[in-house]
Amino acid sequence: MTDVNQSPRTILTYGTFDLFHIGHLRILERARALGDRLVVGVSTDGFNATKGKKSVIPFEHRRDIVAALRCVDLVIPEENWEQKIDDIRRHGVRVFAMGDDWQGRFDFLAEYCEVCYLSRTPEISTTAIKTDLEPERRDHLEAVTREVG
Ligand code: C2G
Repeated sequence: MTDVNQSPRTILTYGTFDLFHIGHLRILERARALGDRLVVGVSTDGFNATKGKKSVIPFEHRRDIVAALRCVDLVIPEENWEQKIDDIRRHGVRVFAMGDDWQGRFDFLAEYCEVCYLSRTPEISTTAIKTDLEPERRDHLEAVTREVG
């Protein structure tokens, strides 16, 4: 919680958030619950190209969807791998949080803030959704949706 004479406890996370799904929402809500304010870096289309990822939904839409969430206070563009330290400093970040598919990959940030890996929501991913939208996989998507709840 924010102490009267302290700045808000700001949390930072990053992601592509393509075909926004419940796994994205849960990690953002859980990251927000670690503090008082959540800053989210949304990967630009150019940065995704360097990750070898091409999102279905363009950056501007992914950005606006994430920015509209009640648990998100600020969205910034994620344009490269190197910006995290500057972002931590610029936004007074106390905790860097990511899903645990990134376990260990950002431990170097512990010099600047707490680093926290949160467990992923099982059974759902953007890749799986794309696959499941293929006609022969439609019933699988419905089953997973029911299972994830
Ligand atoms: N996530 C999750 N559960 C899922 C799918 C994703 O908790 N079923 C989490 C990921 O662990 C990540 C966030 O949602 O913390 C965003 O996931 P992606 O959009 O796939 O982001 P990614 O491509 O991993 O980019 O610099 C870091 C990168 O920008 C992360």
